[in-house]
Amino acid sequence: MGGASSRDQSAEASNTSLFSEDELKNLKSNFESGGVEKVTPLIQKKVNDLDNIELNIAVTGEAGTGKSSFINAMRGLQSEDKGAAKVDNKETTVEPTEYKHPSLPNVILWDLPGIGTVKFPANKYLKEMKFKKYDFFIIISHPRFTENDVKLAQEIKRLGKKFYFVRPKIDSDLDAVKRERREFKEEEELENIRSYCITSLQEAGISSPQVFLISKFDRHLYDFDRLSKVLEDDLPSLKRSVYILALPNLTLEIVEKKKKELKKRVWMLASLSGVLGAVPVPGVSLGCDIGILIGGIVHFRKCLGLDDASLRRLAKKAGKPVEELKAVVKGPMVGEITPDIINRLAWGATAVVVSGFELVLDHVPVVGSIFGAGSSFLMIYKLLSGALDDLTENARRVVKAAFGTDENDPK
Ligand SMILES: Nc1nc2c(ncn2[C@@H]2O[C@H](COP(=O)(O)OP(=O)(O)OP(=O)(O)O)[C@@H](O)[C@H]2O)c(=O)[nH]1
Ligand SMILES: [Mg+2]
Repeated sequence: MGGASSRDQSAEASNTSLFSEDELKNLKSNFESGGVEKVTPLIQKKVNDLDNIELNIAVTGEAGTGKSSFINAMRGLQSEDKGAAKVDNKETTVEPTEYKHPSLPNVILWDLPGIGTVKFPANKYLKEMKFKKYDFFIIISHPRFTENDVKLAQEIKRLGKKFYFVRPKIDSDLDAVKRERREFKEEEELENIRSYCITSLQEAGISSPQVFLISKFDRHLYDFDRLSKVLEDDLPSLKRSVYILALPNLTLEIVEKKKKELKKRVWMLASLSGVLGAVPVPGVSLGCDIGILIGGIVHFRKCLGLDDASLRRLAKKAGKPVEELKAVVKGPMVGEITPDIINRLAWGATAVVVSGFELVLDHVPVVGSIFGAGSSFLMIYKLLSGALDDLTENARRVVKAAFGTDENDPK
């Protein structure tokens, strides 16, 4: 594996977060002692593990600040949608409630009750909410920074965990100022609110607080996108992958990120097919490969928000009929995915021949030398890469049709 370290520095180095150097060594020695049979379950387990890593995000803050609304917005839902967190003008959330992302169950947003109510005075709250079990926190605060906000921030800091400070309801705050003052400059107003939050947190002993201004009604405005980016940057790599795939497709940039994450899975699924493909039973290999191919495409389609349920949710969010979004979804991967998919994929026939070179550059030396993976690996890699390109194009068209804008195009 002498070439492995130089490959690690390539643009595809992130693959090493799927199989570590040690894991590859382990796979190799298992293969040498027990052949394909011994190694297959190890790879399958790894693929399953990818989809089982949980990410627990606690949303906390005083009562009525907009915690449940924030969770709904993160999930691309409005308060009256099925499965949305309950939102009201009275004390609403009375126990920690978990909300799974609609298409990926690994990202769990915990809607906590408000701190500092009669039911939950601060000390009782901090004891009962079991902060240790969460990966990170979002403190929602509105309109003033309070003693309870300080207590939350300090407790999270004490546990050595991170939090982000979110100030919601920016829409109504700006509206009120507009009505009150003859002169109104939105940027100045936003800056005032932001620096008020930062100064308050600094006074509470938080050295470099991260503050985000948002409105649940205008997800594309203010700091909502920046918050998503910062969250994903701060997560360890595997958790980050889960988080990215769970975001609703609100901008073209999100679609691009998802594609990058899914590309790693193409490689992983192809390497799995290489192993299964080496099983010396006629007919078995093809069956396995089609299973991997179909499983991969269905998974990608869901992650990219192109399944029926995701399209319906996005249409509602954009205030457009779902047919308008469905009309821009084209190509062989619409509708039910069956074994016939190989025939429907126009690029299927040339797949095996073309791509030896590009593969050799990043992945094949490792996988190839271990398993002697041949045409099956190449075929699945090429077919899934093509499917991913095609699905990403569709997802981009859907975002454009939903929000009718190119302004978020990362180019
Ligand atoms: N204008 C505006 N109103 C918001 C926003 N976020 C929340 N609200 C309103 O604030 C009120 C309280 O929202 P919730 O999401 O129920 O707040 P909560 O923090 O979950 O409340 P509890 O569960 O009782 O602690 C509701 O009337 C929401 O519609 C926002 O971004 N803009
Ligand atoms: Mg609530």
